[in-house]
Amino acid sequence: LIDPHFERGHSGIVQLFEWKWLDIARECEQFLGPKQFGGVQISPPNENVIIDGRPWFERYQPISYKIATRSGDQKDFIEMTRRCNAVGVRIYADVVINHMAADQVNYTAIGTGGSTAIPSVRNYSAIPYNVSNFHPPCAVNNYNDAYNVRNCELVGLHDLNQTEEDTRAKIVDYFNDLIDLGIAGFRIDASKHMYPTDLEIIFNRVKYLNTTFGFKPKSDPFVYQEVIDTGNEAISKYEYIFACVTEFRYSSEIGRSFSGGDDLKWLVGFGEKWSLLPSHLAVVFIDNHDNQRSSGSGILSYKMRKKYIMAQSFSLAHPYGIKRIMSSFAFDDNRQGPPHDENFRILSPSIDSTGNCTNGWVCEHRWHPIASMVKFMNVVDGEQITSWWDNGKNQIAFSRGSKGFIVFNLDNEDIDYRLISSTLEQGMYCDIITGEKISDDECSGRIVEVQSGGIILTNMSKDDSNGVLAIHIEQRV
Ligand code: QV4
Ligand code: CA
Repeated sequence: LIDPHFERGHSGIVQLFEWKWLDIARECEQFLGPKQFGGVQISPPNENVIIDGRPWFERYQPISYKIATRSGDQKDFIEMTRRCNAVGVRIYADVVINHMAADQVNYTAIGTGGSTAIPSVRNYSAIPYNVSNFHPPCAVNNYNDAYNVRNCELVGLHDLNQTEEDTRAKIVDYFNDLIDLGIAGFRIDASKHMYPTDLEIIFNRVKYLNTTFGFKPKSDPFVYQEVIDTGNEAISKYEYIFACVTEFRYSSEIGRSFSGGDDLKWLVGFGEKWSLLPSHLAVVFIDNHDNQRSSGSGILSYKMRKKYIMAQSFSLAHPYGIKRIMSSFAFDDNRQGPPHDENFRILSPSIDSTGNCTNGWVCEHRWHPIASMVKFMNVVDGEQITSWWDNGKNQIAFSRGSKGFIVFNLDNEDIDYRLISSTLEQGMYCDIITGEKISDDECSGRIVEVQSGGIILTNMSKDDSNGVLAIHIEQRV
């Protein structure tokens, strides 16, 4: 349950929030495969309720487990898994099994696949679920009470009872369907709101991955559970470590550090010692689709470009955790759904001549520094942090063995032609943040020299547009 099944040389998960299946297939072939991304977290693939104005969050209100959403149907879905797996990119499905759709404005709720349901009487006939599959109504309103969090309704979403055998069986069927369709794993939505014992029983009943999509025989799906544990509630992330868990503390600590809440020099000991989960069990991220919408929380997002690039680069350069990279659509208000036409069909992203997305899609994963740092992560895989340097404040640098080196400047002063030690071999390297190698001895960005004995002469202005410089052994000039 804890193996993401990354293809050799690939790693990292990109959350292609609200993308259509066929656009993901194309992105795997044109970008994610060649750039050695490990996999994609897709939006919930099952039929959801249609809400007026089509807010993004309607996808967290299931009507049935049919593969029928604004992202596409089952035929498109298999095309995505087939084409992505073929280029070494895995697909992880976001699955919503804690609850079904809440009561809507109309008595009868209509789904994206044409099914109907009557939420107020717990009639979801397309599955079918009836009142016996649900907990009796009460509201989640006390995070100091585990029973309340798990047995009551999260914002009015009718709460399934996973201790009930029939409910378990239907969830297992849904998971098995997705496995037949070629996925490599699951993000389990709202896991904190379900009992770990029930989840473990469900995961143990799910079949192995489908070998026709290239998975090794007897591979369990990768499972990562959404558990928000800020450290002061009744439910702990450690209750869920029979599979992987989203590490929200990582997101808030990195957000705090790179937005100036604490000197970067403290990051020298970053990792499990910061009350984070064991590295191999933690899915880590700078932001996700929820916390990028909570302003004032200290979470960094695409809206703070330079700090975001610095934080995301730190994450990809640092050995702790299984990395997830957010890829957003631009939004001004929190309800706003993805870019769409006049009939509310989702628009495909277009790509401009610089390789970046346009027409409302942000595509952080295509930003040159971020895509380059995915490569860095893969090149330095297996190496520890060596030769940490800092200026006692917000200028830091470290190497990853003999494979890579990175330096950050978040201070209000330049790094002024400073000698920084490194464990890289002597030679000339192309900075992957400002450019890339364009021939054997040419780099489109700045060139950095590692002198004998691993000394790097570095300068970086406080006004540098990225605030980070990175080099690795596969980009020598
Ligand atoms: C409204 C009222 C309620 C009332 C209810 C009555 O606010 O007080 O009880 O009507 O019917 C939407 C609306 C919400 C509305 C609800 C039901 O925003 O106002 O309730 O629908 O109609 C996403 C959004 C939610 C959204 C939900 C379903 O964030 O706003 O609710 O989808 O559409 C906790 C959890 C954690 C969770 C996080 C957001 O521990 O698990 O909150 N994160 C995941 C997902 C998240 C998703 C859900 C869980 C639910 O990442 O995106 O919520 O599946 O921290
Ligand atoms: Ca529940």
